[in-house]
Amino acid sequence: MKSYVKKVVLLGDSAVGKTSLIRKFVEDQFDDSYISTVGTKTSKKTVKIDFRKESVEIVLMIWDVIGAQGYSSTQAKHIAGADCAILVSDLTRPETLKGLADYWIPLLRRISSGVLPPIIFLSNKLDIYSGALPKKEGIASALLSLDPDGAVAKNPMAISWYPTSAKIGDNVEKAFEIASWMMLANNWEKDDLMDDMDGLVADEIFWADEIDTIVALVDRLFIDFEALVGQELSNSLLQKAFKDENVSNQKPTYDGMVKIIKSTARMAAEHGIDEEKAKAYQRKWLAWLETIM
Ligand SMILES: Nc1nc2c(ncn2[C@@H]2O[C@H](COP(=O)(O)OP(=O)(O)OP(=O)(O)O)[C@@H](O)[C@H]2O)c(=O)[nH]1
Ligand SMILES: [Mg+2]
Repeated sequence: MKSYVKKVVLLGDSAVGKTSLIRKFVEDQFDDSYISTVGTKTSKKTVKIDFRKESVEIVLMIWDVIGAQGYSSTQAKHIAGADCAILVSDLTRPETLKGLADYWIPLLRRISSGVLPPIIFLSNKLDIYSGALPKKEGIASALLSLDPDGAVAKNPMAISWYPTSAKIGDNVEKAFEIASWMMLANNWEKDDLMDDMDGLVADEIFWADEIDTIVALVDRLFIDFEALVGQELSNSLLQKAFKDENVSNQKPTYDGMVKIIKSTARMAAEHGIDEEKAKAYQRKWLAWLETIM
């Protein structure tokens, strides 16, 4: 059987349901409580689909990218190399659709070197919404109007839309199945050169953006801490630190960040990371924090 490994990123504003959709798909579980994702979490699930009369296996590497706007270095770094983007909005909050047009699609364009991967729009929280559903055409044209040359998806099949409920499960498997199918049907195989290019552009965003807000500082901290301890560990440690200190990634406070920064060297040391190196980073972050205040 043919087997492929593909990277899918979920993008969209805070609390639209990215983590819940992934959880429903990968573990068939749903939780009503909300714990905002700090950093980016990756999950893996293998699907089998029939493609051109052949059974094909696709290993989906699913990236749950931090949703709060402003963390563009972290987001760009984690979007780089995506084979498909699932853009999620919340049916009960129309401003989240605007978030896709104003923030997420431009960021995706910036990082994808002009050629966007196949895109799936999901309008989530169908179970608590009773209004009229948006039309795929309306949503897609909001995207296409940003892209009059049609550089997005030359093939209309590269854009798809579903209303979903991560709670009940409507269209959740379908969305990932379509994602798998679109990646094959569009023969979307980014070569290594394009992946490297994405990576370079992501670095450029990292260096170009000014550190003039706490969010911008935390964005840098995410990237630095990831370089220090690795992505998976960075994600779980920072997720815990934000929870323990009761800091929101949408509005990180000065006091909260001082506490989190002060605990980073200890956290790193507990996991066998060079404490001196961690302390050097710590000093740098604290110095930045002072310049912002
Ligand atoms: N009723 C209902 N609630 C949902 C659905 N999807 C998510 N939620 C709830 O909405 C809240 C936010 O969901 P998350 O999955 O954490 O959202 P997110 O997009 O990952 O948010 P960030 O990590 O902050 O970017 C949680 O309380 C979920 O239980 C859904 O389809 N229906
Ligand atoms: Mg999340």
